[in-house]
Amino acid sequence: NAMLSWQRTGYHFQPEKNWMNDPDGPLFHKGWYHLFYQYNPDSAVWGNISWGHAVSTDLIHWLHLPISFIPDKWYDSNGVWTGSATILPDGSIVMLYTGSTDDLVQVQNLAYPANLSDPLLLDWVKYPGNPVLVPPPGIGGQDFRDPTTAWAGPDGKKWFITIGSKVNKTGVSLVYETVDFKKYKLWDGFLHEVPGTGMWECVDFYPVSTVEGNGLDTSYNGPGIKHLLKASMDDDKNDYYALGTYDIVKQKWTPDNPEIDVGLGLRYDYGKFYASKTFYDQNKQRRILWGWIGETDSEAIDLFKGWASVQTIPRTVVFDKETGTNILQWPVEEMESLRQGGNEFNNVKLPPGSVVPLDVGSGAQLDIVASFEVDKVALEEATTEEEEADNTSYQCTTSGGASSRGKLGPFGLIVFADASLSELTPVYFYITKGPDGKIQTHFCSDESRSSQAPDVSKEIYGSTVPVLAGEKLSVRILVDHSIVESFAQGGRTVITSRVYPTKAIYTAARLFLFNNATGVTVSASAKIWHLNSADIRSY
Ligand code: DQQ
Repeated sequence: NAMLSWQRTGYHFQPEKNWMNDPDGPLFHKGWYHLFYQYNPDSAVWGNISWGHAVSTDLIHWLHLPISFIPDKWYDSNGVWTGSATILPDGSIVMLYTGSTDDLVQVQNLAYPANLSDPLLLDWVKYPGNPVLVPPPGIGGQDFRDPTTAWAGPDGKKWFITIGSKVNKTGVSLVYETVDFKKYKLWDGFLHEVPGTGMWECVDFYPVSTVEGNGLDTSYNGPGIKHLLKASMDDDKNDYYALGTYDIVKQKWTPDNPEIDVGLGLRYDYGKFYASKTFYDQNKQRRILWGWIGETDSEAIDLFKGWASVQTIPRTVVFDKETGTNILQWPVEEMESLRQGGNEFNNVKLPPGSVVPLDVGSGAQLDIVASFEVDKVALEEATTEEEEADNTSYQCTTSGGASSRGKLGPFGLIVFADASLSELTPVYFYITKGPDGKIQTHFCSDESRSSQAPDVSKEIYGSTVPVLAGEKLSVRILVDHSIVESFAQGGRTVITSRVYPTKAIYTAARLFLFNNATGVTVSASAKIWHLNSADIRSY
């Protein structure tokens, strides 16, 4: 039990010790995936921010490398903050990052690999002319950070980046144009702005194809695409995105639906997930998303453990052609190389009020793929009978979690349960039916009984998930000691839970199916694999 070591993950990326936050500058170079991250080399709390560095050939097994950037210049002495990589057509790499200066002013700095022929990119050079950008008039000195990956204009010579900020309470993103990444021109106005959303951190901006299944290079522009704009909202610490149209002539982006604009509607993840960043993987023509899973225990416990934070399993991101309104996130296929064995359960009947154990042995490291079919007649009948469940009142976050029963939900899986169910984390669907007979499906993760530890936050997370006619309800869940990443309907709605079981650990962690609906029998099928630990080694 030393240092709560059972909370360390088996296959999620985390440093050996100390504090980590945002993913930085992910890229693929000469056969290696590179991940940099906000890192405190000295302690398990935020501070002395440097860039940690690790490489992998498959995004799952990692080799920790020496720190890439430390705060050793006047223009970053208070921290080498978040930044992004751009790979130029000649193969060279440009890194732009925010420095917090001697005077705590946020400026943008340029760096590049000392030796591009080194596949590990061990040595980096900070450009002697730094900083390359300082806060422009009208922008607060502490509201100017996290430059994006650059994208090329139609002439291939001009490049653009966007940087998040705020003006009063309006979240904004500035656009800069550059040819050499040393001198920049600021465009008038903003790429986009949304009143009331506050400071935009870690803005991300990229094209998604509405016709093809592959990912697109950040510079790709043309027919059949939409642009996704994401901002990490400093005010509520969640990552919001929206899909829309980018006008490269005017340098403006317009949301498809102003009601679900950035910060008002969709989130990448409805759980513990922040400061995410994508990159285009030219190796496999896909766009990959990394997100930071912070701790939800106390700082004192983090110091005691000696480490804090984990990164999500990298996820591919594509436009959802079926709904046309959202993206799909899915764990990279390389994940599946960790699968071992495999247990199958077919058409398990779950009458109202049932809890059915799935005997898979240890439930500490699992990959679960499950689907649920709700009895059609009962679903039909609920149209007229249902009164307490209506579309406006049910919300995962406020409706009492998995123990609160309705006619058509909740039902799903229980992970990290001990045998007596004194600790448990249910991941579930809950169907509601409005007075108009319209069905809405909610997807939730309930941490309220996840741990007997006192000083950890236990949230009930979730949102709605689009379900199209004829579709079964489906879920994929990655379980890893203290992390639960859950993907509903092929990744339309995603929830990451950071939980701290004290009893449901190692081989004592069990798995169950449950149906707590009062008015419907559910039939469940599941395929479950144990996952090997990923080798994560030091250099
Ligand atoms: N983390 C960095 C900032 C960024 C914030 C500092 C988001 O650059 O805005 O560690 O978590």
